[in-house]
Amino acid sequence: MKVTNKRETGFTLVELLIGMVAGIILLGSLYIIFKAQLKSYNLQTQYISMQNNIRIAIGSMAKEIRMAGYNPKGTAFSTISAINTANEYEISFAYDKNQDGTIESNEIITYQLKPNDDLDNNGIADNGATMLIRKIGTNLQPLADNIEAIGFAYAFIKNANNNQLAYNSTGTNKNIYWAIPYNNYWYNLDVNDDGVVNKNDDTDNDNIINIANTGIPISYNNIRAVKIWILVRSEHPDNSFIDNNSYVVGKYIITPKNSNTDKHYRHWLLSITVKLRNMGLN
Ligand SMILES: [Ca+2]
Ligand SMILES: [Ca+2]
Ligand SMILES: [Ca+2]
Ligand SMILES: [Ca+2]
Repeated sequence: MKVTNKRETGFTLVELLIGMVAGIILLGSLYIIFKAQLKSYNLQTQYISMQNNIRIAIGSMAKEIRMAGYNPKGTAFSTISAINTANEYEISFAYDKNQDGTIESNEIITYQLKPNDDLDNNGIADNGATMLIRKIGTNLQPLADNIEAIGFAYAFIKNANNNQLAYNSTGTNKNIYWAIPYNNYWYNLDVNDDGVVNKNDDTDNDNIINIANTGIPISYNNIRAVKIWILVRSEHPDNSFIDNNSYVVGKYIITPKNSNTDKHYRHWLLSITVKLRNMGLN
């Protein structure tokens, strides 16, 4: 008698179900992996575009600020100052770009945030983020997008007879002053004199550094270096992400997680120091 076994020729319902479930789990895992990779790819793209965007802008800005006071003929600054504004949110300076011995109106340059988006002049975009601007007269040239904040600070010599940078003599290491102008004097940002401007210089934790009077009167002609902070954020928020970092931009400490509208953006802080080699040569 021949016995046939159905099990050898097909699947039972249970086997079929197990197979389907296994298939669904496999597809599900593949989808999760794919989704994670897509997300990380998108994040990388966001970071790269954010970084490229700002690197190019800050590079060209630094290059031009470095030219402040450039005076190849030795006559360009008889009636105008090389630096005419230098504060925590903008710098305005001149250089004889075309080397003709005079300063034309297009040789006076200002860097700041788009003025209409920083009406309180603190270098922090009033509504989230705005553009970094290169300004000539009333002409505003956008340099970079998605800028949340910009800050400037200055190193300087004490007076025209002394070409040494002014330093904070109360500390053991005597670090140079990084200061901003206030009430006719330079006010130091590195209050604890440890050589860095950071959260520790905000002694009362109100997110503003407690600037300290150096007692040195402001003279823009005595500026020899500029420190620039730029806080960039991603173009779009990511609701699955919260930025828990704090960023020191000049005298302000910005903590995105304290803002419901800003906490889901990714941020990138850039800081550079520009030596003004053309200042003090005349
Ligand atoms: Ca010129
Ligand atoms: Ca502002
Ligand atoms: Ca410090
Ligand atoms: Ca404070």
